[in-house]
Amino acid sequence: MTTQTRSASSRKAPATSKALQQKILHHLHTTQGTYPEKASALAWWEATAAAINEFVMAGLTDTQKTHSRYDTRAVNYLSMEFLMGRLLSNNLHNLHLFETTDKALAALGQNLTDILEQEPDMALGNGGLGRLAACFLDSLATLNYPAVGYGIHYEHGLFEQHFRNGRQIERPDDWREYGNPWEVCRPESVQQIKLYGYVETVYEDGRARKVWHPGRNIKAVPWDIPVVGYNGANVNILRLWESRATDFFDWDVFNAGGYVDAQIEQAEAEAISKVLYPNDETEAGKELRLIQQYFFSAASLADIVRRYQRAHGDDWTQFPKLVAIQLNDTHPAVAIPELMRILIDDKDMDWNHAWQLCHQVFSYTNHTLLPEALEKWDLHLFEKVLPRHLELIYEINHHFLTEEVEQKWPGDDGVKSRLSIIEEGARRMVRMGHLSVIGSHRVNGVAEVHSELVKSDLFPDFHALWPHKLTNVTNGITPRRWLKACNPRLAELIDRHASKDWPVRLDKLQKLTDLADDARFQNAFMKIKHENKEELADVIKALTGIEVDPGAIFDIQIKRLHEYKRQHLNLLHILALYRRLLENPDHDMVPRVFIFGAKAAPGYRLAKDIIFAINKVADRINNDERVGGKLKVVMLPNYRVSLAEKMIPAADVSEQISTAGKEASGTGNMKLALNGALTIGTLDGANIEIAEEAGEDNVFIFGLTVDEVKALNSRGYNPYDYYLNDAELKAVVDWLDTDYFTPGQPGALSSIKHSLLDGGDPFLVLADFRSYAEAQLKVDARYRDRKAWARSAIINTATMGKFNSDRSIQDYVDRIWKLKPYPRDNA
Ligand code: NBX
Repeated sequence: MTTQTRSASSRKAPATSKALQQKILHHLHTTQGTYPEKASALAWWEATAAAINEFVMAGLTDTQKTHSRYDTRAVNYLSMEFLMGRLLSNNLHNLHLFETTDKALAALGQNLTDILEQEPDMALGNGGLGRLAACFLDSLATLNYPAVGYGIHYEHGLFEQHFRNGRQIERPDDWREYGNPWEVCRPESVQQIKLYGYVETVYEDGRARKVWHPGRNIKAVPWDIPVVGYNGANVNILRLWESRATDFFDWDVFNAGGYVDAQIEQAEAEAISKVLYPNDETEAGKELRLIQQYFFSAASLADIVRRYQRAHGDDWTQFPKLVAIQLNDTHPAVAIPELMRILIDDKDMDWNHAWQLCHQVFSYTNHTLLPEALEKWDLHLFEKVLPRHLELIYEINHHFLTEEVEQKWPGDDGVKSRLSIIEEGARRMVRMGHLSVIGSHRVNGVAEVHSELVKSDLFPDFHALWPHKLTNVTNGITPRRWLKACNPRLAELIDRHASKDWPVRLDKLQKLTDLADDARFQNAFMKIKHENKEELADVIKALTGIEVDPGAIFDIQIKRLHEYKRQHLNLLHILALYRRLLENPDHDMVPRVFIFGAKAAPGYRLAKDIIFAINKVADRINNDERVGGKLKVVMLPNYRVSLAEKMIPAADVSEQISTAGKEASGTGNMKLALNGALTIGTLDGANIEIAEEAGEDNVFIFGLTVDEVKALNSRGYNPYDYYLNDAELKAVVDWLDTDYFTPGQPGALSSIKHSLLDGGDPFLVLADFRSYAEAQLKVDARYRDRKAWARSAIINTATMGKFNSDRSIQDYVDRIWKLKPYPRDNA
């Protein structure tokens, strides 16, 4: 993939390949302590990164000086997750140094593609939410907006996935095992974080003051990752906090011989930033997760306040003018009472003033409607860990209920208990969503339909109370990573036929619609798709040993494994195709390769069973001569950003088949369509907006709509109605109950059948099966018409301009953050 031919971008390279060669050699010698004849590929990667870092750090310094000179308003993006992936290729593209580095390394006898493969993914996130945060950082830097990403410096990111006999097993991720060239530790900005203890009321000058006597102190150590904007734009930072014990270890205990005891405190403190939580909720880890949330929120706020006071001392009038804080889901919601605590307890501000500031700076993004994902904390746990914050939450709640709610709905206790931050019941709970809505001036969903459901179903009373607070910002993806870097051939074709500034003006892809019927352009476009499929076929062979034909349709479903995303609907359809082929070996279908990538949360039994089922079905079908090469199934292990970058450019079909109303937005749907895949999908999340942009002729929509799902559920959904009335559906569901796919292990796949029938099929898989299978027939028919397919694929690429994350960021800026761009001086 290094063959990036001449594009306008290369003219702006800030160094010649000769100069870069010298820098790489210099770092090989001085940073790596080795020499070309001996250096490992890893050492070459480190040396290349170090050479590129010279440009990155220069940009960072200029940007920081500019921000400080103009005392800029900035957004602080608080997120438990940043799924950054690899940085070298991205930084090379954004600095216009990709070609130059390719040449420099070639002259040194090295291959850039191989060297890029040395970099471990920075997998500090679970999925869409974390990757969105990473795309947003790219856009913020590119658009020259002052911004800081704040998160946790996890020692271990999302687990590595392996398959053993078809089952998922997890291994710890070790992205920093050999150090990481991009991060810079900033000891001068260490923060102290307090936990546990009790609150004392002291009376001073006739006033009651609250004093929190913490039971523990933890050190928060910041690591900065530079985020390089495209085109020599700003370099912002992602600041990730690492937890450490306040004193390295207890010397007195150590000297008295208690070696183990002395290190316990250290181990406990370090546990906070040790691992990223996979997105399931287990009882055992709850306290640690709450501490993680507070740890990074408090460290980030202390940092924000320190930066502000450095310029403004105790003059708080400028605070809401200079500070915006975005809460990426409710995970950092404890930042709201933490800011109140700082202002009231530490800075001696009165309640109303503090609340006014607080409320002006915060805004909150909701990413889910699924009830199990709406965060609530057991009140007693909260009180134990954060006693002062619980008091402040009570007070926030009291003001809210007695002032705002009482005024709107006088005497209505029902609405008060629905809106209260505290949920009453056998176990009282703190509702983090309510805290986030009350403490923010804007709340957004992430796609039109999702934001409407946030208003109508999730927070209807809040919407009635504050009709302007709830809004929509449709998600987006950075076209730099998700087209320019991952699909260089297509990028180059677009350079030639649309306009060269498409990486920052994605709407310019529209020009390609004029060429959608042009036979030469169609051929060029489909040739690139074919070459990308050949490359993916090689990856598949290398990772799984399975041989696939790049001439077949590559049908791809990549996303976390979850029942609502319905990988098992895809699987049932695969079984139906297999059955048709067994019944009639001449069954006429375009050969198809179904390709999956998905990690299941380690504690999510059914999700793991679905992975096992896909692997077992794949084994059987791929080794069955009778299908005559018409059907292959592949589940690639360890799906992650860097694997997505290889899969997405090679997709013909994009599977976006969630139950309508369940997928807040989706962003993989945007990446796949941008790279010329045709979506088969439900009217859910951003699929609706993708269909609007591409036109319904160029996507395959099927299944129940949000309203139909609601109507069916309220009528009473009975999966047997579908199972018993569709012979093919019944046959494939029953197939899962045999040992056909798991010889000698009957029942090994029965949990899926069970969930679909006796389990009530909560995500309406059976209800949507027939409509899905019919839509798949249309996919097959369209593919036979090569010109019609090429036309649709081109139109998909051409019409995805809306889904540039630059547009999402501009929406946040205009409607929520109100920032001004500051291109760096010296740029
Ligand atoms: O956020 C995802 C949604 O499911 C997608 O529809 C959406 O496109 C994306 C970006 O807005 N949500 C998501 O990825 N959630 C998590 O990863 C998550 C992590 C931790 C947790 C709960 C959810 N406790």
